[in-house]
Amino acid sequence: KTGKVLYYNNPMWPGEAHSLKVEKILYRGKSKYQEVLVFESSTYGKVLVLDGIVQLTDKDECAYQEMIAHLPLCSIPSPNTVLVIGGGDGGVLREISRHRSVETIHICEIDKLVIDVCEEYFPELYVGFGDPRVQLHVGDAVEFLRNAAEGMYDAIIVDSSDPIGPAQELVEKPFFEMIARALRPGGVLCNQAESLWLHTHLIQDMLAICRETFKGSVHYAWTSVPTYPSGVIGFLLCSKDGEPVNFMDPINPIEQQEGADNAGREIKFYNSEIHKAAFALPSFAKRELSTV
Ligand code: AAT
Repeated sequence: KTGKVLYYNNPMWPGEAHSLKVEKILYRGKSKYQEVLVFESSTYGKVLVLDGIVQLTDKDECAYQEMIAHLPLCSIPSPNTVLVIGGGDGGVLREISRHRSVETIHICEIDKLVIDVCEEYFPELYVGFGDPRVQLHVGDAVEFLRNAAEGMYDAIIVDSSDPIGPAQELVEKPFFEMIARALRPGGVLCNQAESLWLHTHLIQDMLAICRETFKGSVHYAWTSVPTYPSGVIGFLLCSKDGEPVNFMDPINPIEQQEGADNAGREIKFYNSEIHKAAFALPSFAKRELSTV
């Protein structure tokens, strides 16, 4: 209710609740896949919540969307064909639009309601869909990848929700095998990979699957997103056998791109220093992830 604090409890972070004060509920609905809620918060602007989990807020979406897009795209020379899984808000598309070398952007989002709601309430993210290079496919990512041509993509960005609900299959081995098949040799994957503080086992499982599946390099990077559980979120970066990729070194630096996205917005969070720093892990995490 307006004026109340919204608490998010979830089995992904048992015993913890995160809260934001609600100024106004703007939208509440239900699709075939999930509950969709948009509200105006008192401190983070508008907030998109799916099945009770914060997906983005106006204030800190930049950290997540810029990192998940530019970590992979700045790690390879001249990315041309890119696939986004999830990302129905358009924010990742908006970030990809900064890259002049990109000619084709496919996006596969399962839930049309997310797209429609973001068109109405998050114009600064939805603007990503306005890029003429974007081709939208509404459907399940597993089905989409099954039909994707082999070796088609230079980069695949998996901007998917937590693995409860429609994104369940997106952390399992067959999914990663389909991703690897759809990437060209030396192509790269950047996958939303949860929190170092909360999801050690999930990260270890994903890392183990990716090390088996991607014969190039596999690394974990992370960043700060205050409204995500524990305030951080990670990314798994993987490259397929072929031209070697050194993720730690952004050889296609963002500083050499045009400087604005397709809405004319300057980059807010990401830069080449943050890119390099994102791979530095706390000692406990180094130990936990080295046992995989
Ligand atoms: N950029 C916003 C951040 C997100 S949104 C995740 C999107 O993935 C949602 O729009 C959801 O509908 C979509 N999605 C979920 N499952 C599938 C699927 N099987 N195929 C295609 N799209 C899917 C992620 C925030 C992460 C939050 C971490 N706690």
